[in-house]
Amino acid sequence: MIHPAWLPSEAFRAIGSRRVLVQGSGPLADTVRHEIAQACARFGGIVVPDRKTAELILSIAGPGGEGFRLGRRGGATVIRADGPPGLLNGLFEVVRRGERAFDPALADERHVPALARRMLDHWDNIDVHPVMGQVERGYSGGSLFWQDGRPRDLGRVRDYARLLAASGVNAVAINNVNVHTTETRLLTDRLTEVAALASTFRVYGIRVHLSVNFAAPVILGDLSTADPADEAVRAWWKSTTARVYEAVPDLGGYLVKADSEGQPGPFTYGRSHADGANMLAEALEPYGGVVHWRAFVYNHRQDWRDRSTDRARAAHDHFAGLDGAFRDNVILQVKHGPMDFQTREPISPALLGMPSTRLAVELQVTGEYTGQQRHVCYLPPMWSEVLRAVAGHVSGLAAVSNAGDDPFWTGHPLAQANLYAVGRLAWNPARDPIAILDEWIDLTFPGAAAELRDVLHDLMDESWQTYEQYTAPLGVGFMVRPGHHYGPDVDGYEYTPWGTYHFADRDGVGVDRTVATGTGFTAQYPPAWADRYESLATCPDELLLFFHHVPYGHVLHSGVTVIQHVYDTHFAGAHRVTAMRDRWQEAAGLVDPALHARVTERLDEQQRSADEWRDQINTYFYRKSGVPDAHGRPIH
Ligand code: GCW
Repeated sequence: MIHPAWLPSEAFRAIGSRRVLVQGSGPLADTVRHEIAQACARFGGIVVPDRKTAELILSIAGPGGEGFRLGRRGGATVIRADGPPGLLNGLFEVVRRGERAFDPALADERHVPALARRMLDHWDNIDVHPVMGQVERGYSGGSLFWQDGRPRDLGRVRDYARLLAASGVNAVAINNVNVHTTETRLLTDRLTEVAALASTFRVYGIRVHLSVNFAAPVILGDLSTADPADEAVRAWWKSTTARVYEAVPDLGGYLVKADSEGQPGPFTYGRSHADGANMLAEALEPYGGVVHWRAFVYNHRQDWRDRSTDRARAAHDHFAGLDGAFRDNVILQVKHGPMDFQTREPISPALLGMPSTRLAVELQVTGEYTGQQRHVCYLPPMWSEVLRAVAGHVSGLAAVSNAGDDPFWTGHPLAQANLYAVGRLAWNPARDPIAILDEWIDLTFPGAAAELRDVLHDLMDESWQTYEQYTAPLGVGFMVRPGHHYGPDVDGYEYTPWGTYHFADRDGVGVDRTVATGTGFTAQYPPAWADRYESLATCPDELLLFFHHVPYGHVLHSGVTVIQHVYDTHFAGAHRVTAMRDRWQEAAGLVDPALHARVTERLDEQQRSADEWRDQINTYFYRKSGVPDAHGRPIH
């Protein structure tokens, strides 16, 4: 059985037991009608032909748009949508509110999304890749879209589209940004597969985007170059794109990872990333498509001995100088931190320093560095900090999906909350992430006993901070096992070409990124930020080792030394996992037994892993520094 996630049929009781009128035509209005008909069939409500006796009225009041008004008129709850997508969004707002949507005292409200494009990126391959598996960094089984090299049954895709629509997502990129040969052909002779997925997503107001290989004209054997200045290459992209739009008239556009981790790009031909992105943008422009061009461009073959190269600088170094050089339909997609989805990073300065470029911030729902959906790690508190910091700078959000063909969708059932919340936060970044968690609990566990709610809050509210406590300290990052990135390996990346170092020695630890004595990274920030990070006196504790190399005896703002902080947080973090594990046992009998068992099994692994992290990190720093734990706890 596939778990219904946040749309169990029970969530439709309030609507399905009423007299409902839907006004409007077109595919999205049909979807809304279908949802309501199903709910009414289940709960005894009725679809009515006019307003006279209606208790819920959904209508389209404008030509387009995703927003809607919600209010009460003449004894009915009324949704007046800006356009067809707004009708669907309005429906799900009523679902979320349940009976509260029918309160006679309901005040008028207007809802519009803060970010125009709220996209989930799938790192799905058609084939099973020998190292990465089918879904790169996927921890939820295989792809929802392909199986055994062929498209899957679209029923599950439809259910997924429905879940995403109910969370506020309006775009998906269907394939991995590392575009291998088979997947390159989605652009040409496998277009029907893209079209089928697009039709399925379309009825839920979601547009499909395609990851393309920059060297596609060469890989597909049509040309000997992919140089963006070459007329034949430009013509190839135009004619190929014309055929794409014949098959999928509303394709959202292309997503490109170029000159990054071995992917081809414009650098091969001595061209800039603006040249590369603009070529694709020109091909997409007649059809209203956009290029999401990723800013994740860095040297992954650096010499670890070379202290002048700082990977954190890469996005800003490569792109800030191109501000204003991109066509209007290019969206630069920038990872939220300057490194790579670590548990704690500052905001990428590229997001703050490109006022003349359309920007999307990229988040990772799949928890590559945050427990891989074996650990409870509710990420919205992190995302909320990110989105508040980049407000006014970005117009879109792209998040790497954590969904797969697992019966719980996300491997760890509680990781469904991350998938739900990313869309909700993109719609309204000002929302309290814990209130979003409550919303998810209400929908997913309708009628949840107050007891279950308390258990879930105890497990999830601070789970990101807990994860941070027992893993890499104070913003240092990358103390993970190379390759699969799960579990501790303090020096695993220290002498590699990946640019991910912590520089621990007998005296201290951390990366000096100051202007005064380090890599100068802090100067990439606007002045107020730069000053704050540059100075030890003002740099926040949680980012200290991201910006500074300090002695183990350095005293944090919290009053303890760095080394004692390492010990304290690691003991505390692993201890909190024990408490979480005990607490979850109190939920037995309150949730579906299969779900309870799955979470129990994951918590057992989380405990094992947290203990391992605690012991390896503590032991490593004890052996380096020779400083004992002030409280004499066991270190090896
Ligand atoms: O974090 C790294 C991952 C790669 C990924 C890359 C990226 C898709 O380890 O697996 O490749 O980021 O974002 O492109």
